[in-house]
Amino acid sequence: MLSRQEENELLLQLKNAVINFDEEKVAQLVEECLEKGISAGKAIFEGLVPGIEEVGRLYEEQVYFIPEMLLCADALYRGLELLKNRLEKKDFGVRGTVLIGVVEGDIHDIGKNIVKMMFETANFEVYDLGRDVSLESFLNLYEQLRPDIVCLSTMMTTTMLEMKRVIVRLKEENPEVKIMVGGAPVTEEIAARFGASGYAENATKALKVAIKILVSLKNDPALRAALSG
Ligand code: B12
Repeated sequence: MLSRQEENELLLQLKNAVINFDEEKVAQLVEECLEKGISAGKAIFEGLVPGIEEVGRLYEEQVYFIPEMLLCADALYRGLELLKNRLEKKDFGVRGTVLIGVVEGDIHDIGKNIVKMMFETANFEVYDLGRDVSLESFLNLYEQLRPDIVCLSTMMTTTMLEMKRVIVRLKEENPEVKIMVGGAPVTEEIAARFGASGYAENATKALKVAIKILVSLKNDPALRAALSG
């Protein structure tokens, strides 16, 4: 069992391995975290994610440029790949189907993939459309799959309006649709203004919001009647 200080030290090393785009080191440290009893969630949210956040700061300060950002993202993904099946599964008493994707024009998919992983820990069925997803794909797949919730992600201010376009069209054609949004530039206020049913600033909160929406859906008398009929 590690002391809190030893645990923090290991998580700091993991963060630094992402910043130094050292994929092998990330893999080795992730294994070490798991062997020493650090949970997969902690390794992700207190090691890998702070690492990529620092990379963002280095990019803003023009210490790093796109090639470095790409290498750092690869290093983070190496860690996520090793951790994705190690997140603790929990039964919240509700299951749901979710359609998730990053809106058109945006290729940042780390956040979306972490949200997806959190949903999978609750045994949700997740249909992942990937990144740079067109409005038509969201509309068509919603029509085909009829998920409980559609989740839209974007990391750039420049693609936030695309998010609004998807919400407006989805709601026009399917007034009952429940849509959750997230990504660094999105706020609670923006989400409400765009007409979304839910927003969360991180993946852990995203799961809580999704569960609330699912519970409200299952308690909807009209929906209950339709399901039993
Ligand atoms: C890594 C990175 C990249 C990588 C992406 C790799 C990948 N596969 O994702 C690469 C190198 C490809 C890249 C490219 C570019 N990038 Co970039 N990138 C970043 C960086 C450093 C980290 C993003 C990240 O992964 N964060 C970590 C994740 C975990 O956080 P997150 O996405 O916010 O997700 C969490 C929450 O937001 C929430 N969440 C996310 N989605 C959803 C969805 C729902 C429904 C819910 C409820 C919650 C939720 O939960 C997540 C987990 O807790 C950021 C800097 C920063 N400060 O964010 C810049 C940043 C986003 N990039 C930026 C830019 C400008 C670009 C480029 C345009 C650069 C260029 N000139 O080419 C291109 C984009 C090209 C395109 N068309 O998309 C800018 C965006 C500025 C803006 N306009 O808003 C940033 C902010 C950097 C900066 N400070 O200028 N980038």
